[in-house]
Amino acid sequence: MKTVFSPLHNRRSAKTELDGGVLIEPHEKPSRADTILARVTHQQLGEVIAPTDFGLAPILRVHTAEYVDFLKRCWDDWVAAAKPGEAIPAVWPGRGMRNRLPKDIDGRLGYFSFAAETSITEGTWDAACASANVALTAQQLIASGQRAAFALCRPPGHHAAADVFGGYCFFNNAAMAAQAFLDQGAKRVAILDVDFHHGNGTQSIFYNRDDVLTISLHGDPDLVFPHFLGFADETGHDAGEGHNLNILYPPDTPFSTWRKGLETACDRVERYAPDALIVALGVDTFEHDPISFFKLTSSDYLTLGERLADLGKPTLFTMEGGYDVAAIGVNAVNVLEGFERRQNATRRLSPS
Ligand code: B3N
Ligand code: MG
Ligand code: ZN
Repeated sequence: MKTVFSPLHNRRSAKTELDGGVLIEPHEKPSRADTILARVTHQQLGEVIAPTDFGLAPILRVHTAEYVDFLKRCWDDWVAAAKPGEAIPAVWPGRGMRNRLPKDIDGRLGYFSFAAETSITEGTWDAACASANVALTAQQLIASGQRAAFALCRPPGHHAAADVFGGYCFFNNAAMAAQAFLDQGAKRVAILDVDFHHGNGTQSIFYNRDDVLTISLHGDPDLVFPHFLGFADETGHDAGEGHNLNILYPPDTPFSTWRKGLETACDRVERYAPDALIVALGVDTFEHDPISFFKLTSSDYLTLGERLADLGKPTLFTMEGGYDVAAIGVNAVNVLEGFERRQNATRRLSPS
């Protein structure tokens, strides 16, 4: 399996994350991607290639023009306003207020965000564009006949909605790749989000549509981020009714429980019969992840990869969360190795 990677992810190197009332070093940091890349190379997963630059057109298929323009200018506007720290939203259009776009950068930050942990910094735009290109290049590999590809995206994407950032995400890499498949002639695409957190951005982008099935397995939002979306009664709307599935789990969920939801998700994907499958691959389900509460072990990720391969679909993996940096390489690449192992075994069994 080929991996698409851009060193431009390093342009996003925030110094601050608002956590527990204090500014900490961000959990979402450059060493995450570098560690995964080192493991990809060490395990000889396959060729590592650089992304193609697709420009803004595929981004604008999913995100609004005013949001893209905001992200592009945000850091310069922040510096021009002589703010001393990194750009952190602190005011939102709450209930009873007007949902209009202000001129001032503090107002714009709140208008285009849903949470305050994610600071915008110099280089965030460059890294977010590079991450989008990584996903779109991996999508192209699959469109041109590869069975699977790994988009080593950083920053991640699944919390980003059409015009909202948050949860360390700016552009929704999986959603842009899904839209690219459709624009190139696919009839149906499934996005299966196995990250610990609900993929609220992905859900919201496709909520009214029947050409993308969105499924997320995640910690109960009553207890964890993103708190305000991701419940079981969210099944889609209008044409999208029946095309969104949320599977929630409580604290301390082990793989033996988690995999039952995975089976439900896989059944749904099979019934949908998509032309392509996108796996929003977060490994913050790991037992030692510092911000999550599931109990998956490193070997469980091999089993996950095998199960995904059994779906038999052209499969694009987009990297999402995972914050135990010491284990992130092994865990992410275990999914890909499990997938390859099963795929190769199936190939040997089937008549030539
Ligand atoms: O949820 C948190 C959070 C939870 C626990 C923490 N501990 C125990 C130190 C710290 C932080 N923060 C809110 C931002 C979470 C963003 C999640 C991004 C992600 O992985 N999405 O898939
Ligand atoms: Mg999820
Ligand atoms: Zn996550």
